[in-house]
Amino acid sequence: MAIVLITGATAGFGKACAEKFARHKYDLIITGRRQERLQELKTGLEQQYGIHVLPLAFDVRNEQTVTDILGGIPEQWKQVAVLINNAGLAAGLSPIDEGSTDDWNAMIDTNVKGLLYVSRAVIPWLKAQGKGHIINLGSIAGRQTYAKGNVYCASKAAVDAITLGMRIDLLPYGIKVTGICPGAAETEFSLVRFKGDEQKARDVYKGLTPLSAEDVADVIFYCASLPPHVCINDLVLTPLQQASAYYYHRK
Ligand code: NDP
Ligand code: 8X3
Repeated sequence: MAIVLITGATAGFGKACAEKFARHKYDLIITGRRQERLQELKTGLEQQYGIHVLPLAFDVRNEQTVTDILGGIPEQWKQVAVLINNAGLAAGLSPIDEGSTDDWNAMIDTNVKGLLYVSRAVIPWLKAQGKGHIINLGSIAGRQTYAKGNVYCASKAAVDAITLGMRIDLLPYGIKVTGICPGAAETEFSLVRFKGDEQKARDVYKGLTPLSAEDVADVIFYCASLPPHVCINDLVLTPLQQASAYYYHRK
């Protein structure tokens, strides 16, 4: 059976993707830093769907760990059909001269460098198979920079550039590359951005019916389910009430 490798499967889009692909009988490699959540997800999905799940707890920011852990998995688990580069975060929302450099490092190291480290480890497996699909989570924030979003928006613009670069470089190898750019989706994203401030996190979605993690997972699954000769290169999805990174119609 086909294998899907999902980074950041302990919450939000990644977890919803794990559930969606499991329901369709894919085997899964699930990653994230929270070991307990990975174990819980593995047990639940294996019991419910009779699939195999390999949980790998690591921080995508640590290049050596990424290389060692992914390089060390059993060969049969390297037959990956779909890599979903999803692990990421926004940390803080501050004018450019007031942002915390720790937050900047966390975003650049996770959203950009972490995605690169994982891809660097997995792409040789896909090339050896002569097929595969890489799905990168960009954001509407990478298309339009909003006030105080500076470094997060830059990290997602970088993901767009990397996605296109992958598409071009992997063209001769039969490997699909897709960039998915969601707008406002209610997950743990805003809670992480505002460091646990629940009120601030809730306010982001005030007057909106935001996307759910499941909405995004459905779109990702659709992209991964098309015939072999069809590749969605780039896809933007938003709630009905959001037209761009800065135009919302709140009720
Ligand atoms: P969540 O906060 O709900 O989930 C983020 C996931 O990323 C978690 O599983 C987390 O796992 C993992 N992660 C974060 N940092 C690391 C790290 N250093 N190493 C390994 N895993 C990590 O957010 P979403 O599901 O909303 O976001 C998923 C992706 O989608 C992100 O790239 C985000 O930027 C992007 N996005 C989100 C949007 C939104 O509005 N929610 C819209 C557009 C794009 P753990 O903490 O266990 O390590
Ligand atoms: C997450 C969407 O607009 O909150 O990437 O930055 S936004």
